[in-house]
Amino acid sequence: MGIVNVTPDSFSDGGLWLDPDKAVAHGIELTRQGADLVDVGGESTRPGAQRVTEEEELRRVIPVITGLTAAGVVVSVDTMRAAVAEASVAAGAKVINDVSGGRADADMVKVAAGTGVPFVVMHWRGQSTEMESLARYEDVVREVVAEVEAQAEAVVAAGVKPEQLIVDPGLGFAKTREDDWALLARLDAWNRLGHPLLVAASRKRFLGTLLADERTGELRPARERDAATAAVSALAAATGAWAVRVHEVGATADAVRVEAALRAAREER
Ligand code: PMM
Repeated sequence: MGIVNVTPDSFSDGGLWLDPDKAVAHGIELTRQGADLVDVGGESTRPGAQRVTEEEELRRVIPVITGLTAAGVVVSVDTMRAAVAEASVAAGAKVINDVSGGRADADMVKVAAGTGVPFVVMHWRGQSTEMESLARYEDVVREVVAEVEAQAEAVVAAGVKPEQLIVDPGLGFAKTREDDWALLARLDAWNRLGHPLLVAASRKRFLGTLLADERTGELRPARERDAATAAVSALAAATGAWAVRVHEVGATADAVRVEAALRAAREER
């Protein structure tokens, strides 16, 4: 899954794809590099980010979804708003990626049920303005899986079909760096839920910290975290991820192919 953030303030590509034509061209380029799906978002969810209005979010994403769909690209929409999800599916989006898993907007689950498209339930404890204070866990893996499981059950009780659901640990959302590593170390813990697993580590802060300058302690800049992202992608694929959501697709597509070849060779023995 390649990422096109149509925002001025996303942490690693903010401002690059605000122009719809540039955003569409970038999404097409990501599929050329190997993306099967392009995730279009119009609202930054970086820690501390303020929300944009619904009108502004629609203005940003709809032309891009329309353009990518016309070019034959399979699009997912990254939104917490029911009205944006509904308009996006009408414009051609084939997946609803809601980082709140239906919790931010009470109407979202109805839209997911009504459209019938795959629906991402990510682990989420609150909006970006407050999420850093919500990173409190006794056993992060057990609690995050259990909270997503409970939300998945609530969503299904409200009419979404179980086969529509995709689950996601929500790396960096109400998580410390240690929490992110603990979750990545135990991706197998999601198997028992029986839903496809999406992992979105791309360029996130825990990688910036890992790769920090040893002398100054300065974090590795977001756009220089792609090799580490590709490594995480291959390792996530090896432990059962269905998809990885990344900004720079080329390196990750290669890394995932290496993992698939290794797995095939292992299975032949
Ligand atoms: N992370 C971001 C945005 N959307 N969607 C899903 N499903 N999972 C994530 O972890 C996730 C997401 C934040 O990253 P970005 O600002 O680089 O898009």
